Amino acid sequence: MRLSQSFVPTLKETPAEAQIASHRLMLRAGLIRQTASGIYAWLPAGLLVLRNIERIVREEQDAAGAQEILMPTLQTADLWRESGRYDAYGPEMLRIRDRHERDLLYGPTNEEMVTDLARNAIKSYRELPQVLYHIQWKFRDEMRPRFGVMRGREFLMKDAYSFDLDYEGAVNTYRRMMLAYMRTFQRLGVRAIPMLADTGPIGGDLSHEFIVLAPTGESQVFYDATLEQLDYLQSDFSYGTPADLAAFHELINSYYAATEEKHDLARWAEVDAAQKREGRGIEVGQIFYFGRKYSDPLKFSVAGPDGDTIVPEMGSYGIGVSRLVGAIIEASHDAAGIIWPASVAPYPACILNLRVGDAACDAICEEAYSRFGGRALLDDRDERAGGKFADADLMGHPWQIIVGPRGAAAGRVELKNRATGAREDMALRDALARVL
Ligand code: P5A
Repeated sequence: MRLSQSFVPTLKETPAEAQIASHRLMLRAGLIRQTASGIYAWLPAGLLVLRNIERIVREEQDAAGAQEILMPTLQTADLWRESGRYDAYGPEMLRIRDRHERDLLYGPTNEEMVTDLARNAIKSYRELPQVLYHIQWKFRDEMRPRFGVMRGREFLMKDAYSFDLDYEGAVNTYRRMMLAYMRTFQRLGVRAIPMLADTGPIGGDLSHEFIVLAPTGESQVFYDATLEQLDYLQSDFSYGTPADLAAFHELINSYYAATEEKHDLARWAEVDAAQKREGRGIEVGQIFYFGRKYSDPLKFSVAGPDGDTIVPEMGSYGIGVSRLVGAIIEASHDAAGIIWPASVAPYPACILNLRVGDAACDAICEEAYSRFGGRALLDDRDERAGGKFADADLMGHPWQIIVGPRGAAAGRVELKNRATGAREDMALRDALARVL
């Protein structure tokens, strides 16, 4: 993308309405704009980040055996009356009436709808287990939308739903999803810690939240620091075998981690003092096992092997895709701006042309730009160098390829690593080899 032609409206001033770093930086770096309270438009650079997160989430869901579908945002109230949640959900639910006076709602979550899909299609125990997921916009009329996309009213969620024949199967699926989540967050470049959690309006009696530590987080959490060190991508745990998943779950469970609501002072007292960590965190995901809470009232059952009927055991698994954009920034920024992990960065590098119009600078920048196949950002604006440096730091590109007239004549550029701040003078081809 050529910055001179792009829609990346960066701001020099700090927007007054933003209270936390990630919200300020998302506005200043031109990622989002608010269109109504808690509702945001995603601009080109922000959308690239959102899509990168979606892609990683999707790849890990698929690897764990979940199948992608796409359910609508609008749902009929009748399904929610069947489960009993239409009244229970309260004012957070956005209720809508169509021209035929039928009650609809903008989905805050999809347990009812997916159970309805399953009950109409799945008739035999042979067709289970199943895990279905989608990545879709949700609406919750939050009392206090705040912190930008962190607590929005409209937000993007990955939500998966599982159907198993018995408790053992359901727990195995729950563990598989948990492993998929740990791999997902590690690939996204954030350290999310699984913590025992309350279930709230989704229900059930087993739940974990996935928490990214940040002083501005909304939850108070307590955990054993060992959980910060586990590597889930290198681990040998496989999705296929229940024994592997049980070992993985045991490993996680052997270290203390709980949100405030589930904090257990007696168990906390047993944690080695040097390992105790306490602080605030952002909930980037939550998973639930709730048995037959929805399959029972919605009358979803399948024929069993001996002519009996089986009511499937269910769970649901959410990731806050749009919230993650804020959470990643909250965990990875400095005074100058965002520091994107390479896996989610909108552009892998920014090429800074410090003297637009200089033949050598223009030529080397165009050469570099074409090597990225248009995926890099080329700062070809007719602006002074200081402004370009500031914007590149603000936008947080993992690499900056800095092209000035002196070096350009000799085919040399300066390569800057945003995370470390290290700058190195080198031939363009060496810089490209490092970045690509
Ligand atoms: C699990 C999937 C559920 O809704 N039903 C389907 C279950 N869980 S949840 O914890 O309520 O939400 C899942 C994740 O969505 C994010 N989230 C939000 N993000 C931005 N703004 C909001 N207002 C908001 N509410 C929830 C969180 O990351 C949460 O973990």
